[in-house]
Amino acid sequence: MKFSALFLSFLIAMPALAADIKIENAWVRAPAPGQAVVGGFLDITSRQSDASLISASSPVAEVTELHEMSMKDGVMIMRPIPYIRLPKGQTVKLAPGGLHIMLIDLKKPLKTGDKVALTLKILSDKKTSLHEITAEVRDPLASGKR
Ligand SMILES: [Cu+2]
Repeated sequence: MKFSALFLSFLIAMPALAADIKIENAWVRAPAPGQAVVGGFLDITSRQSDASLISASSPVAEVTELHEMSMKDGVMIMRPIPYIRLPKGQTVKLAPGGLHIMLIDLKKPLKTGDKVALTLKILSDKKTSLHEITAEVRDPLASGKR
């Protein structure tokens, strides 16, 4: 009896461990006047298992996509990607010039210091989980950081 109760609690604890995701340093680039598309950046670590970031959403944007930037024929190009792999224990950096979250058709102007809610959907062990975070609007040129 005691044993089966322990076993059950172990089973219930598994999905929580599998979805152990750490998200740090989330920020959104301050848009230039009239700009309706901005990039979102963060560091994300799946601590207990391989996982994938499969989508993101935000109340400030009509559409939110996962994007990748790469060089093609000497030109930086950006394209939507279906997911971002999160290998177990590795911190994946979404940063300018690389992987990022694209906030498209902003519903209101964003300015430096604003807080933007982001919801990340993560797939791990065939289960999806939602992670609510807050990203700060920053102007990397103003702070001297590109
Ligand atoms: Cu993009």
